[in-house]
Amino acid sequence: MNRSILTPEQRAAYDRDGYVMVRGLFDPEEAKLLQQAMETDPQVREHFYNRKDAQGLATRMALWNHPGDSVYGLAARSHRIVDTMESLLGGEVYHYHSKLTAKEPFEGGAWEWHQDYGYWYNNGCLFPLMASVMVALDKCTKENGCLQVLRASHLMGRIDHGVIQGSQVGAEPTRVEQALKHLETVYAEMEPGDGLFFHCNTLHRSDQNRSPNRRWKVLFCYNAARNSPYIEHHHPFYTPLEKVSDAAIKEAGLKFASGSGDTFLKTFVNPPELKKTIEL
Ligand SMILES: O=C(O)CCC(=O)C(=O)O
Repeated sequence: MNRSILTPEQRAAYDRDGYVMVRGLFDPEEAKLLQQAMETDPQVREHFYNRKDAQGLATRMALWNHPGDSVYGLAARSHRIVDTMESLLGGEVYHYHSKLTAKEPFEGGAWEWHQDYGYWYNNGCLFPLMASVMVALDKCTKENGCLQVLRASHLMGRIDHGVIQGSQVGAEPTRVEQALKHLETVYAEMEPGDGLFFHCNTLHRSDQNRSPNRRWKVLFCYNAARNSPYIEHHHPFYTPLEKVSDAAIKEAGLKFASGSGDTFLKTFVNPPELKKTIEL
């Protein structure tokens, strides 16, 4: 049975555009809990690391592989998200990882155009049967570096990725330049609690945050159970996901990660394939 929260129109939009915005995916109380957990959970704070852009401005990040019983672990396991992912990916899914991408006022870093599958392909995931949902914790606008998506770019298939001009990993610039001539760039402006579901081949980027307003988001990423990677790497093989009711988030309240719960990575290391520089 299809338990996706997407209406047929939203589903058609996802298939056509490679993304769909769900306003109020989490209500204000839930969004506040997620925001407070990211701000105050000692596990999150202990695992912060910086991802720098070409100018040296950073996105502060924390990344965890397995969702536990923290409020954000429960959100990643909630029916509303997992059932929707199962519908989008055509079968059972598992949690591939989650992350916080936090851009502070005035000094938040940019992201180059990339596809998530540009990375995940190198992790031994054979098929692009992967997707993410980005949840806004703050108001995200053009000014504070909201996500930009290239509409329908998922239909291009996977593009080669490598280091661009000595900085971040990104999609091959010549191909991106051509794609930008054909496809529309959409600024995904979001209110706290809004969720953007997007395909792993959708090209996306974001600008620096030079504004006085913070821009924090959390991303929950999923892989199809039938697409378990063939290479051991820093994200998990297929691990059964225990879904929880949508009510579990509020019932948990401001619950933090426990010892055997959400498992954090210390830092993020790109595989050798992604360390190659793409000459312009
Ligand atoms: O937070 C952002 O602006 C971009 C994050 C992103 O694209 C990613 O984590 O793959």
